[in-house]
Amino acid sequence: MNAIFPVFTLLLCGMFTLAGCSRGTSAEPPTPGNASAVAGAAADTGGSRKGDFGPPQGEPIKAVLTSPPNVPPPTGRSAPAKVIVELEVIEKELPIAEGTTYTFWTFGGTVPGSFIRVRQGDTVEFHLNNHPDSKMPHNIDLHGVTGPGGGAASSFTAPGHSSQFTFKALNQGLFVYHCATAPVGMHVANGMYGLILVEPPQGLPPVDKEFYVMQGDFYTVGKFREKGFQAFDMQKAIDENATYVLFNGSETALTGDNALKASVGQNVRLYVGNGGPNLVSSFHVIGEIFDKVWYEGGTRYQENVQTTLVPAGGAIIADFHLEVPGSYVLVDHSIFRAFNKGALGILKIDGPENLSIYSGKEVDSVYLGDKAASLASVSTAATSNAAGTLSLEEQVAAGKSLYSGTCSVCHQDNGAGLPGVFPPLAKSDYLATQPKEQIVRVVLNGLSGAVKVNGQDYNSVMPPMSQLRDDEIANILSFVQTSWGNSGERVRKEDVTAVRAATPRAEGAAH
Ligand code: HEC
Ligand SMILES: [Cu+2]
Repeated sequence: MNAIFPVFTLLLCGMFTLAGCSRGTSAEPPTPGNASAVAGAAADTGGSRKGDFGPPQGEPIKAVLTSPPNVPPPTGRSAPAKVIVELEVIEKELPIAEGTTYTFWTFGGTVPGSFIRVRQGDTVEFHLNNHPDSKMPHNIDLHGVTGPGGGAASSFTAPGHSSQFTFKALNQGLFVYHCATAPVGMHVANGMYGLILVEPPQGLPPVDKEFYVMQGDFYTVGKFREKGFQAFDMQKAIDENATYVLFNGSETALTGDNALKASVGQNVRLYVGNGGPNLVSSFHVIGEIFDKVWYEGGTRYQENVQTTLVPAGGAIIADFHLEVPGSYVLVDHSIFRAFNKGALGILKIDGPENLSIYSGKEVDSVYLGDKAASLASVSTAATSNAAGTLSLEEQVAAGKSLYSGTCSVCHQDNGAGLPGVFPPLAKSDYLATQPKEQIVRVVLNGLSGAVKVNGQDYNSVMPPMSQLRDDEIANILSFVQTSWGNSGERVRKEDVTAVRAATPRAEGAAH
């Protein structure tokens, strides 16, 4: 019996639907004596054919729309209604990173666009208004619509105009909506996407906190974190060479004061979408395990999940219970995106420690990098640098923030290093005696081989840090040279530029 059981299950799964087989729900694992669980038919929602609950009842309801990271309250209804959605397209310049702006095209003034929440069977009267100041026509394709173009064909809207169409939300689930005006990729890349939740008739299980998070990839002419206004780069977008990968349209949307907040003991739900236009997301929360994930935004959930895939133009719902206070980091686990392109957000949990579950003390900088410090000083320094008024104090303040995210993992926050492993920068005789050019070279190209610092021998490898911009290196070194008892020289951006130009590019180094 045991030998033929897997074959038996496989056959049934192939014969019927995939539901309840390969990616089970809370249903019992299939056993030969449990035929209904094997077929999974009992849990079948019936899809669109069973999603029409008849004509709308009662007075029409105006949908509550929310800006990210907020989610509208549950509809709380037990009958289908007519729901009116008013969504306005606004093209506007917003910060994409500290000190960097970009012209986003938005649904409702934010990236992602306003969150829409309805109930399965509702009749949705959709009004799309394109602000008179817009330069472009726009439309909307909602993945929760049954009908050609998902509404796009009926919603082409010129600047200063409005359009209207109506649909019945036949399928439950969490759906992406986006603009589908040509060039579609460009409209999506500029932030034209959001989420619409079609609640199942019985609603979703209640939780304490709900948040709205949506990933997107962005393509700018300038490099990552290059200051000032940045324009869209079509070729980078076609090449899928993202400059930024972000949650909620900005590097700082979910960090610092904007971190998501909850408390120990609470159940948290994340509605996570991915607008793309190009990249799929390996969504992960560092230090948490999702108790439930409604994968692909559909009806069934998987349990006890570490990382879940969010396709471009797709979404998931993740629930988890909070046991231990601290900072939890939301990332795309395609990890260079998190640490070098901005795909990082913070969920700050307050409440009492729970030492039986986790004993450790919180060390923010391990995963937060330069997000542990405020980057405001970095952007102030960049502004002054552009204006030609950069003072040593501004350089030192900016350098301190950058140091904590870049150098402190090895040389430590206090510059003391680790005996025998990482040489000290505090009171370093190497720093005191080597010419300025050599110090810059160490940061740009790294350092390896035997070196003596304060009488101690080191023979290790420091990786090149050439991904840092010239002004950033100047600020870090100005901070290092004037801190912890060092009395070295201030380093200016021009010093770094000169060394970089004179140095053959180190192998594997960024440029
Ligand atoms: C991954 C670890 C690591 C990081 C990150 C790192 N260093 Fe180093 N650094 C080293 C090691 C190891 C050496 C010694 C290399 C050797 O043995 O040849 C070193 C040597 C140095 C030296 C020369 C020796 C001394 O102590 O004065 C300087 C200056 C220096 N690092 C500055 C920096 C600065 C500034 C940053 C940040 C931009 C940085 N390092 C980031 C590991 C690191
Ligand atoms: Cu558009």
